[in-house]
Amino acid sequence: MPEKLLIATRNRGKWEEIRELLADLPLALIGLDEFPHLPDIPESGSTFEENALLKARFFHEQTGMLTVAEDSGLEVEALGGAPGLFSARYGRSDAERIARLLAELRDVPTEQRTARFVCVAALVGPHLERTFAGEVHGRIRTAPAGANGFGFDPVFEYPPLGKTFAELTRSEKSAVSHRGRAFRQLREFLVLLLERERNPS
Ligand code: ITT
Repeated sequence: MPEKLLIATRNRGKWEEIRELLADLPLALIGLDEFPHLPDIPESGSTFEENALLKARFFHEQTGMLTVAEDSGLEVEALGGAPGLFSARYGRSDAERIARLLAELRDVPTEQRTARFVCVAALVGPHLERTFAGEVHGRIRTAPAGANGFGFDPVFEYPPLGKTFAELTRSEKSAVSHRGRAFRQLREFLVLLLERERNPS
């Protein structure tokens, strides 16, 4: 039975959210800081799913552990889906990425500022490869608001609550976010997998 699960991300914000989403599993959650010598792999896929699988396979092969990795990003309709797969590379820091996004949307009126966050989580182990997808729809504000979360959270408004993701607590965000939706499915799958290993019939 796998007693450990490697959460293969170097993004602190993702790590905190994923750790909370998987907290009630009977598995020790291990971070990549326990493997500082491992390199990063280029995200060379052409979809979130391919990139998530590339990351999870790589770290599973390197460590032998049951591994989860995810690829995520922000798709803005008025920008033809950009920054999308390239969200992490859209600027050198969260502040730079947000400034660039707001500049590109400067002349775009409110009703055309629609966007979605997408997340694909990949679970890879011996004889196991599964992916789980989640998305959430919202709107890009004209100025940042809120201090929680990470990345584009301060400018991503979740219309049903009238707040940005950065104005929500971590658990409020996860209840509706792309990552929450993907990882709740992954968690259900893991619960069944662990039950089956405990009671093989
Ligand atoms: P790992 O590959 O190590 O997991 P990364 O930050 O490079 O970390 P991605 O390639 O998946 O991860 O890039 C995702 C980017 O999309 C992330 O850096 C943010 O800019 C943005 N993003 C994804 N989910 C987000 C969220 O919940 N809130 C705000 N921004 C998010």
